Amino acid sequence: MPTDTNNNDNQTNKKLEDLQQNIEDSTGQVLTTNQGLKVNDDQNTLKAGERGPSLLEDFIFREKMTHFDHERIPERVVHARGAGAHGVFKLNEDLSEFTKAGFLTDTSRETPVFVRFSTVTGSRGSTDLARDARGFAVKFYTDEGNFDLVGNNIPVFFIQDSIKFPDLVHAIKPEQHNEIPQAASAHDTFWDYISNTPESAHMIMWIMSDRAIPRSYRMMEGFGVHSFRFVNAEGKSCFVKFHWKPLLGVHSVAWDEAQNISGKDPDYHRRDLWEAIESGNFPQWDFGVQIVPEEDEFKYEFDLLDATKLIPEELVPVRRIGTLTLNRNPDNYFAETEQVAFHTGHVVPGIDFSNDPLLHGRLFSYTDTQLKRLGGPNFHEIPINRSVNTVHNNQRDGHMRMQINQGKSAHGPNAMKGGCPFQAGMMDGGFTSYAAPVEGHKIRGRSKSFFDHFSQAKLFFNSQSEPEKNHLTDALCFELSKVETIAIRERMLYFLSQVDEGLAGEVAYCVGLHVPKALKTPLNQTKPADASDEEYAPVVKEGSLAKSAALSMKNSPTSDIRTRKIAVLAADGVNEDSIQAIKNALEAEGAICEVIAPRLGFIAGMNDATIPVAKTFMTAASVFYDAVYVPGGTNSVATLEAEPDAIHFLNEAFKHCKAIAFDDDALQAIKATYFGRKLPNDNSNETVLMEGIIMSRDASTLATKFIKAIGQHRFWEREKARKVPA
Ligand code: HDE
Repeated sequence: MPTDTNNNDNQTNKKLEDLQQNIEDSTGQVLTTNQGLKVNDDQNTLKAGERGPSLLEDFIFREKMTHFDHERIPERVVHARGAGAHGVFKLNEDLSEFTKAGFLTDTSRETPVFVRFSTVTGSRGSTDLARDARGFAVKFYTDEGNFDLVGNNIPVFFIQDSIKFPDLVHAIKPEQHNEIPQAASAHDTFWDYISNTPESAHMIMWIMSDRAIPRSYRMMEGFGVHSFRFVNAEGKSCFVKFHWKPLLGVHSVAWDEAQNISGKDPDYHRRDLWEAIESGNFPQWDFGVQIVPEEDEFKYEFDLLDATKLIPEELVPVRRIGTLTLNRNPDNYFAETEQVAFHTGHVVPGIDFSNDPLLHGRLFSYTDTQLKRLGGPNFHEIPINRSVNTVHNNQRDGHMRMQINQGKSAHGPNAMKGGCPFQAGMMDGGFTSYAAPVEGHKIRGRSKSFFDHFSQAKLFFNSQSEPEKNHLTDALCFELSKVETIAIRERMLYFLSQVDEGLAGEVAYCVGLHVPKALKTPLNQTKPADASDEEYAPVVKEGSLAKSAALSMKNSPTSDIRTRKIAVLAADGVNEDSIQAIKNALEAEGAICEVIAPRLGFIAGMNDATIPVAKTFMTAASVFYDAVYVPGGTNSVATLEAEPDAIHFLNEAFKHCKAIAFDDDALQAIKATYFGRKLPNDNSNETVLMEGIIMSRDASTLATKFIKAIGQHRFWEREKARKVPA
């Protein structure tokens, strides 16, 4: 283990500086062509006379336009839409018992990282709020080379074998004849594929849950999904699953809200991440590992190699061993977030692969996709992809080669350069593949231990709270209502009945069908042509757990309101003291208050204070805020009461189950809302009038209750009274 901490830090800083060497700063600089020629006129093409034709000779124009014409590179086939940030990983617990990876054994080390979050299905310009899995890809720039943990915010996947991936992606992407719908799974081809693919049952439960519509990238879990291997210095191996646990808890928006945000601010998640980092509210996650000793490989009722299964935390607890902090926004989206190239095969000594067949396909796909996307084999030389450990090998040439290899020879073994670069050998920290035992015949098939497709889907569904189950049911109703082919809906109903009959019944009611008792063709239409139906029939096992608490977002921490955004609705004549008191209390907890008024600039307080306005009712919407506050002040309250957009704002916040607080003399405005009409007339003794609806004359009581309510995130029980006209 390295002991010289200072030396280490200096080396890392130095290496990071090297990484940044391509940064351009044009401050005080003269405009030039790409050849460094100073340019006098960048606004007019060269012409034969003032009103004459442009001249082919104009090399300055041609260079500029040619570069522009080639600005676009192919977007990622999946995960095209993303946002990235730089940060640092700090290890808190030495894992040398399990792995020899330096960044996981030396607690004095801080490892620089770049993280890219993404949606999977949509194109680069699509909305952040699509119902979708989110990518959570982390590049660790370790001293032993780059380690990429290319994960998702969902711990399982749709399919078990990578050969199925192109079909899955074709099915979920817009349909081929008309390229509709964008960034949405609610269409025939997706559900046709799923209804024939029972192994997707578990993932379908996750993707229909609120996990697929996060409140923020900062409030999502992350998972490596596959079982990987750790290998320690003695060469002993164990299985490991990787986890990211957000310190702000796991939270989601409502589906109606997601659709609203998609129209009003498709950059919502990207903006949220950017603003949090700019304002110094650095997002943080704990890094966790679930470790399974080699000898426990066959201990569980699921196969560790099956990516449609998770290891319940009740069976193998997640050890939190380090913290990831994102503390710097990229300087340039394209150079960094677009050009970053992740690969599951970027590992370091001490981390190796299990035989998960989905992982193995990925080990091929990621380099292949970068060759197409980034145009050649030298993408590792792009600054964001460079290893902080210097690179020495005999690979040469290719498109856009940056490195200048000196000397005569590019071969090994050689004597001309004294054998350099020489093979490291284990003592020098070289990578050696773990000698995992292999046996059996060559076979195109799958292990029977992969055929239980429904028990973890059941486990997930049963572990959800009542509101979460309702949301999941509603999501399925929404998606299958958009499916036009009745036969697909019917197959899906049968599919769902294998997870939960109540769930299938509710969805059937919603789509106006009955749950079929049997199917004419088997559920698994993707079995090999020469295998019998029985051979590929899903195996139903009873899991050892009925519920797992970690699977419900309800069990996420609820006391932290840092970075939560609170809308303060106000107009001229507002009680400035009431704004100030709540602002002080909320900001002390790390929340952000924004005054929203009928016009920009300033509004006048009832005691003549001038209060800056952040947004107007035209540019703001309740869906951008976590909670709403209405201060008192007779004129302000009267204006809000008469302002349909203000009333809509409150109604919508109520509909999306958010905390709403108000001064008791703002009651008149609240009474103009849908929910206000239901409030008791005499509220004089109450502070909490309804779950999450708080009123008080006393600023300090109000603030305390409001803070607690915001921390709870949402009051989903309100949805029982569904008919809200917002
Ligand atoms: Fe990916 N995936 N994937 N994937 N994936 C890509 O690589 C692929 C899978 C994930 O922000 C592509 O650079 C195959 C699982 C993330 O740049 C491509 C299979 C998980 C990202 C590719 C999978 C992921 C990608 C497209 C099945 C969660 C975005 C562009 C065998 C553990 C990384 C690219 C970023 C991107 C292939 C399944 C996560 C085509 C073949 C499971 C987070 O190479």
